[in-house]
Amino acid sequence: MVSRRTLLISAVASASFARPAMAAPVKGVLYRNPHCACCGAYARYLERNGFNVTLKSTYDLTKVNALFGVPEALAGCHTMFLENRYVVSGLVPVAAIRKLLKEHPDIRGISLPGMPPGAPGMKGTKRGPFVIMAIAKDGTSHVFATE
Ligand SMILES: [Cu+2]
Repeated sequence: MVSRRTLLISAVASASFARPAMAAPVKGVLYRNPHCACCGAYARYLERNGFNVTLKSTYDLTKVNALFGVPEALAGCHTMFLENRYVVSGLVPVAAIRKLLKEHPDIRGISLPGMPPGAPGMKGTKRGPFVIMAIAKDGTSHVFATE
């Protein structure tokens, strides 16, 4: 149950920020090979989680990744440009994307390389933790989140 106090706090919070508490959905432009099925399923997964995803088909993901600075080793089967700010490559779970938007690190983006079974958009059972990598601006990478 939502208390009056909570309502009051959220009213105050939304009044004191330029961006209202009920922000517009997170926007992403997702570049994918039209023949890859998991990317479409992944886009629907994001939509179900309140994202607004525009799909763009391309046969040259290598070029897209080069443009966004995603190193080859970290490239997923598709690459998304999120909020005109971050790249998200591969089947990254929403929790990691929310962490990225919340913490707002000064990095290029994040990636879940490969197409691990059980990842959003993929069939199968998860076999081990998903290791989501951060892509730094200098092209190096480090672990961003595990889940
Ligand atoms: Cu795919």
